[in-house]
Amino acid sequence: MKNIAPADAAALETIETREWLESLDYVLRQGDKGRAIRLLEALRARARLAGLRLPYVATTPYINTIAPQEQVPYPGDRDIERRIKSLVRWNALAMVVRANRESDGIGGHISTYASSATLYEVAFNHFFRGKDAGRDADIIYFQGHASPGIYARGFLEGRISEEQLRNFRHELRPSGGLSSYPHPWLMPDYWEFPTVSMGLGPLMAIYQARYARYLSNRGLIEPANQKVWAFLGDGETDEPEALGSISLAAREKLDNLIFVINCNLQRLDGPVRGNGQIIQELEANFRGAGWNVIKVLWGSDWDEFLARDTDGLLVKRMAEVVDGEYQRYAVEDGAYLRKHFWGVDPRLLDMVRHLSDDDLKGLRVGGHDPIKVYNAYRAAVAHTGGPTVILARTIKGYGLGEAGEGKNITHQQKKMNETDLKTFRDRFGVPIPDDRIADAPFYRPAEGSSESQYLLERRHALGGFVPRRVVTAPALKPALGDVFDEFHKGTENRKASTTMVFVKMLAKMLRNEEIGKLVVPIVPDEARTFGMESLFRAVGIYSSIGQVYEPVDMATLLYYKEAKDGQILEEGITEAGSISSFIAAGTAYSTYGVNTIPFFIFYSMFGFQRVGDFIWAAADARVRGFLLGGTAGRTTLAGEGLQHQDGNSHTLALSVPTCRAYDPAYAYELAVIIEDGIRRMYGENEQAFYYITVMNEQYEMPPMPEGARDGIIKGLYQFKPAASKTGKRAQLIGSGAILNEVIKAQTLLIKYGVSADVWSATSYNELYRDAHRVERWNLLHPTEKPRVPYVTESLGSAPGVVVAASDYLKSQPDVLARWIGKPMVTLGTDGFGRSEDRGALRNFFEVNDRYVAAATLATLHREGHLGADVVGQAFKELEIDPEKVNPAHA
Ligand SMILES: Cc1ncc(C[n+]2csc(CCOP(=O)(O)OP(=O)(O)O)c2C)c(N)n1
Ligand SMILES: [Mg+2]
Repeated sequence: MKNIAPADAAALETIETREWLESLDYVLRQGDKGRAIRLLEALRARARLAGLRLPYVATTPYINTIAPQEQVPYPGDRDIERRIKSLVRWNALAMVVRANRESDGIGGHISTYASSATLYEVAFNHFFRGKDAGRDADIIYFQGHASPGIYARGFLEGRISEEQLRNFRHELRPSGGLSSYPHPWLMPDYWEFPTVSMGLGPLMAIYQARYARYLSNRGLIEPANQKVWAFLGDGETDEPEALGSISLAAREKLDNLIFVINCNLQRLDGPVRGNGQIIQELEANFRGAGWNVIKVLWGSDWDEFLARDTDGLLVKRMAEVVDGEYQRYAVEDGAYLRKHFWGVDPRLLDMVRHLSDDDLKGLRVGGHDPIKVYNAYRAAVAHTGGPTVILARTIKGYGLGEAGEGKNITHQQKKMNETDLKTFRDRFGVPIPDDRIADAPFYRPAEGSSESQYLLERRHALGGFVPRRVVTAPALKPALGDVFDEFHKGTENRKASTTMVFVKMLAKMLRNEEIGKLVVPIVPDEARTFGMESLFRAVGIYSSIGQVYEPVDMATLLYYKEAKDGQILEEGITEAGSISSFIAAGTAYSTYGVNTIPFFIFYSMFGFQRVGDFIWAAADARVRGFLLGGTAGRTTLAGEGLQHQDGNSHTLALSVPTCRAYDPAYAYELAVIIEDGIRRMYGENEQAFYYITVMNEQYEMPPMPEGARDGIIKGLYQFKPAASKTGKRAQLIGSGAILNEVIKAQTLLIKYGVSADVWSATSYNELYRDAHRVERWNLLHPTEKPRVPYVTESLGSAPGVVVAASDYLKSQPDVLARWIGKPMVTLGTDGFGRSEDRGALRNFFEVNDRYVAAATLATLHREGHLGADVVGQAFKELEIDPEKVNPAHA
């Protein structure tokens, strides 16, 4: 083409392009898609051989994945469904508008559901299966900000009352209200999965889909056609958690998983990718990860243009417009579209010459077209071999018109005036008369009306209402004595760590007839760290395809055994993924009706600190199970240093209302706590989960003192009373590995004439909660005999000063000071950790036996029980440097 003038070259290229496309069309008309694919592959190979470097494309053209000729007709009554959808739209909008009129600033979201109404309604009418479908019942993660629409549908279905709608975001009203977002904690018969901390929903959904496979591969549930649906926002995909594990879903071939991403191209402040295309970016990510990607970009109105687009001009135009511009099209009128979208090429303009500006404005995008959405869902549900993501293009605030359709302020729109309401009503044909519109009244079609009958019939056919949370798992009545009894005896001269003890308990639980199968050990690539490798062989590591290789350590006793019915969830290095498995396992009693008992063991610093928001969501989801913070304690974990040494997690755990946190020192304490936990959570249906720190420091485990059980659970018991009750008196409290330092201090103090009792504090958090519970009762019942907190009952009348030491923040024991009623000093590990050995660390953080003794003597002196000379002498002997650097700030 070298000698051809540029204009001719362009013309020739056009002809050539057309010829090639016609050839392809010809092959396609023969109806053989395989042939077309082979042809294109052959072309690509030839081009590659000729040295052509085709640019890498992870994306497909900016058009619908499902071609019109592949579609099936809509199975429902479009007319009735549109009317129903309009009413849902209206009520969703009205509940937010009214809530904000009543209480300015109460919030709520109109525009998210406005954009996703079709995505939900098609699913409600044709796909979502309810609990009556048994094992086929779907698991649905609703986009949190769309909840007004979900409630509004519940209202039409008759399962949510008008009063409840009025009480949206007023949960504390006497007649009860509706929570802002999906919170199973607040609406336990309705919501199943919390989603509104963005990014957590998609990750939890992936692990949920994987957990369903795990349960069925292990024979705990029947295989089924159940799907896990996760609805999320396009802006939400910027959260690392949202896309962080998509490759796992493909690797595990989770064809029971469907993501629906509502691509309204906007987030809260503005466009998600104003200068790019979020849909193409997501397509590349998901395709690259191995997902089946279905793009739903254009409504049916566009089919005819694409059919006439023989030169590929329209497809090219669609692909070059950036999201910021597409957003603009949603706001501007038809003339603007004609000029700016179609007007770039006369041939494009020609295509729409017969249409008015209003017609142009009326061309819908794919996510608002039920037929496109239906066909996408249908394909997703039928897809096998991997997960599917539907990228549905929608318009944020669809139908709000001037009040905020497609505008940057749309997300914040919560109020509408009479004119706005009228416009919305007219657009969707909602039967509310002019004289009532200003009040934004709710509207429910009469019982027996065609709309009401239709939607009830559809839900009936699909297994009942969704969402609905039910608990079908029967309470366990485990008799676990034989599992735990041996740990009450102590180790008799043998040293062990609480981590080793835990692993031994876990192994015994796994062998237990009643609960063995239900135990789910979860590790994020730390099994060897915690000495759990013996379990690999014993119960196997779960792998959906078994083990297709011979492991390198096959010849050894503890080889790395992967199996299809393996019990351990070895998650690899992902605490976020592991906690998602924990949540799936810990809520299986409601999701699947199976009481699985998860034990998720992790490096304690990478628990609450790293995935704290997931733990919060776990509590909201009413999770049960055990979190084990392994190799915990700022000074007990030697060597690892600043990032690993945890002195924080118990304080963080205190903030989670249903989390019971324990810092046990001895085997019997651990045994009592776990046995009691299983009984309470699974036998008595208490809504709680446990966080237990375990250590790797080895020492002899003593036998359980008589009568200690109750105190272990409540958080405090006397472990070792002073040998003599004479002389100066003190109460020393220790917990976790630091208890041993405290016991040594008890001996050190004898020399200075101090008789100290030693207490083990297994849970400062539980003591704190008990004290506040009692204090509150006293406050509310001023004329009745005051009750006494457990900690006061235990220590209030014990003689002498109190010194409490733990491997965690000083704030742990500090919070109890005012209930103890006597001078108290606390020692703890505030500050950054160091790479060192235990001895040096405990000296640095001032939590060893010498500091416990020094703190006791100093307090006795301040209280006037001990002379300055004795303290001075003791400080010398104990080698206490008063000018030592403060570890809290060093
Ligand atoms: C972790 C987290 N960060 C921030 C927010 C606040 N927030 C709520 S909605 C929203 C924008 C959502 O945009 P998108 O995901 O695109 O959803 P859309 O409403 O557009 O469907 C933000 C930032 C949140 N809920 N969670
Ligand atoms: Mg968005």
